[in-house]
Amino acid sequence: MNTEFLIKDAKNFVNQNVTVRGWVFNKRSSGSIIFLQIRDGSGFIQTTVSKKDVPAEVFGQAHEITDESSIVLTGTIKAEPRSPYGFEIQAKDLKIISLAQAEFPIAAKEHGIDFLLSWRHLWLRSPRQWAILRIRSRMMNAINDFLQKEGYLRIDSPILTPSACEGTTTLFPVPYLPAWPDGDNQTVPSWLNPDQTKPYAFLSQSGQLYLEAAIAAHRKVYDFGPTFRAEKSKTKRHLTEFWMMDAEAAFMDFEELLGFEEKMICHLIQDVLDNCRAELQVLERDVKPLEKIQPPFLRLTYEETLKKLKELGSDIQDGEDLGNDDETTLMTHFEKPLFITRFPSAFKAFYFKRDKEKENLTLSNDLLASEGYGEIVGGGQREDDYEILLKRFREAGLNENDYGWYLDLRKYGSVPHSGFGLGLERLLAWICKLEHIREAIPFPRTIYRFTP
Ligand code: AMO
Repeated sequence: MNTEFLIKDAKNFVNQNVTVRGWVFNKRSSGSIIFLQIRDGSGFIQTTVSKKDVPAEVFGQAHEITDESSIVLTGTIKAEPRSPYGFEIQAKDLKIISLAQAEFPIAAKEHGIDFLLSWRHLWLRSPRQWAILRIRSRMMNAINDFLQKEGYLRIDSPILTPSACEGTTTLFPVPYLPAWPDGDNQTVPSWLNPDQTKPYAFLSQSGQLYLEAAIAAHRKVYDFGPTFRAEKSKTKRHLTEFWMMDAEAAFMDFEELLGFEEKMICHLIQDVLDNCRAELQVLERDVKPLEKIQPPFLRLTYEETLKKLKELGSDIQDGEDLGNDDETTLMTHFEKPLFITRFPSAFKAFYFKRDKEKENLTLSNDLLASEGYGEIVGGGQREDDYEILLKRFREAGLNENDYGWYLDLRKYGSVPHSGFGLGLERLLAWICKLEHIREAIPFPRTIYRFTP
């Protein structure tokens, strides 16, 4: 009897008969032999269908097959050193489950990025996209595993929130539709113009404030989920919907926080090197720069960073925030990730604790990834004093009544605490060396695109 197997296990089935269910992604024919490239979700393999080895109708089916048809194929696994996969299947039987329409929209030729994004639902099938999303899945597990082993409890923060965590300019308002019509015709009622409706809530920009509530119950917590920013600019580093892991720990000071971020990033890079070699190979990712990601990371204060940037030819002015280009300049210069610390309060959120020595500086950090990739983590120590935090809200022009519950946390057993947020897609863009962050998420949403 044939054993049904997965392509990734081919090495365990050499000279055995197997049945594979999957899709044909390329076909070549040389007269009496047809070569079918097949994938089954677990991997890729080439099959040879020889006229002399199969019944005439099976050869006919192979001849008729179109790219992206789904099939059931039976054959013998052979070691094949000339194949990039190391193995091939010599077919004995073949059935077409569904014959794909001729002309799959995504051909082997070069397509523009807009075209590919419009066909994202089919583009996902390409080996490159397959590899990226497998690494994404691996990283999500690795992040969870790492934090759980470090004693962090997963707390799910809400997506619908009443106020801003990261500035009011990137908040997405959500209207409430109480009179949503019954029945099949579920369209927005014409009388309800979402623009004129007072928002019911806003989409979360970060779960951080909620994690700060949870540390008094669980000490060390994290969340991991979608977050939203109505980014106005179109850059290769910004999505409007992205996945963030926020972590928060009671009694953790700023120095400990930097050490913990460093430990986590090194762990994640090692995990990908240990477990995703095949995927990195599909992406033709040179792993040498990743192998250099070992502690300690470089650390520069904001002031030292400005000095360095000016040396490197940037025209950044004192007191200015770093732009994407500045981050690229720095990270093309340094081989290892870089912590930039102690940013001026002028461009950091209300919740950061200030530096004891210099009141206008915050105990904040951005962690920048190497090879020209910029910020992947933002974090810092939080202001834990009630009166000072109240003052910060007022200085930031935020209504303290919107944050009453958050201020309560400083009234009942406040402790020094710190935390950080890691952007999953930014991490992946770096690991996979992507040109643009939009390939790092299954269905990207940017300022100009939220389909398919
Ligand atoms: P911050 O705003 O720096 O910090 O965000 C944390 C991390 O999230 C990622 N990120 C993004 N990724 C894709 N598209 C975007 N538009 C986008 N914006 C941010 C980045 C960034 O480093 N609560 C704080 C962190 C803290 O202090 O705990 C926060 O949200 O990788």
